Amino acid sequence: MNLQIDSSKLMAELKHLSTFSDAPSPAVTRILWTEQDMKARAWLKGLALEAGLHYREDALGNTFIRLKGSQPDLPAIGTGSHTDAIPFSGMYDGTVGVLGGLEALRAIKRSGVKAKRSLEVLMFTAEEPTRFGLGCLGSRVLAGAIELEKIRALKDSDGIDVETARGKVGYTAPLETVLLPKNYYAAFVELHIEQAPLLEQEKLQIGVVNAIAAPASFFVHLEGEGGHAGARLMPGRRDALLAAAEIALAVETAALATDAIDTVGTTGLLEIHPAAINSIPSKAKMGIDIRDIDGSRRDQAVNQVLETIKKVAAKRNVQASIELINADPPAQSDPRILEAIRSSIATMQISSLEMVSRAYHDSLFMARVCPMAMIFIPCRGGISHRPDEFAAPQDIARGVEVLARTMLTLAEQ
Ligand code: HGY
Ligand code: MN
Ligand code: MN
Repeated sequence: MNLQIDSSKLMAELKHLSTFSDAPSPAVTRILWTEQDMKARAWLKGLALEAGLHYREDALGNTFIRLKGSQPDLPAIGTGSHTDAIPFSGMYDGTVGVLGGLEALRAIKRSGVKAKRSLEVLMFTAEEPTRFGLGCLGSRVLAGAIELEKIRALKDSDGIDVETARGKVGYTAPLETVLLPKNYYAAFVELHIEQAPLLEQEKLQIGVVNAIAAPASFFVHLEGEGGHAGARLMPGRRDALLAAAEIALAVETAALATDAIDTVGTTGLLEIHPAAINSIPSKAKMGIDIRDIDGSRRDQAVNQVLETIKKVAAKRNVQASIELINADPPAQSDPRILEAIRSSIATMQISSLEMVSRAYHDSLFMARVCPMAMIFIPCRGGISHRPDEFAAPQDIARGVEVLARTMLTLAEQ
């Protein structure tokens, strides 16, 4: 089968998508339902219609771009990823899976091959947790992995809730309509940059992802007592920031304590009040992220941190409250899809590595409703969530060809 990936068109589109940003290039910031996000969505719709593909959006803005098969009523083969971008990040995280998926469908259409099953690119709304604090917001609702009341209760830093925010940008249908019908997809395969350095270090071309790590995250709200930095003597201080500092170190200790390289812990968010150089912090809000490919080991690290929070709060006479954001199980890739990926790799005579994904992806939740697997391409130095994130055009094009071939194999099963 002669599949031609139009790499220069795809790279130009990735570059153009990166211009829809609230940060100066090369950084990309594209937060859920902001003006830049809505411009990017409108532009993507134009690409889909220009390619003669079927386009629709759901009540959260999850976007479906479909190439109909010869038996369109069969469960489709899905691919896709996200186009939202955390503050000051890069231009390849997520977008390679969306625009690469679109190019895979265009290449298949150009080749004249008519697949039995329809092929569909799904651009998920809000894979990143930036605006509402919860990652994979769109895929969780699509997969029925969260009660809708929890979605409705989410508020952004301006106190705007999801219903108000989505209504403002025209998504007014009931949230209940987002849930995917049973057997909507026969398989889902996501193309993504590796966001780690293994493929590059081993000089291998494609990652065959057999599992996605289990993410957990929570906020810690600390309240002590403020006061004058000069006049309030040290004995008896109830400094919320110092409590947070001890807890942040405990996150690192807990991750290292499992003795497994797969356990990771990060305090990525810290806000203090009143944040004045000559005032003792009376309040602190921490955002903690703990992951592992083994769910019970991840929970062991989380519980160790929670125990430490209690001890530090008692020692420093600071009030502490925990706000759980998520604690999701890991996901295993489907053997049949992995086989289809491996046969594409063999046909193309390229090198590959079987690996796990330590980053989470929307595929973590698609695994709840259909067989899933992922394809990784190398990214320079494993850098991601940074403006210097980079994936080479030939690696992207190769990943898109593996994806297209894999989708076609699955479409005939
Ligand atoms: O945090 C993650 O793993 C993903 O990049 N949102
Ligand atoms: Mn990301
Ligand atoms: Mn991503």
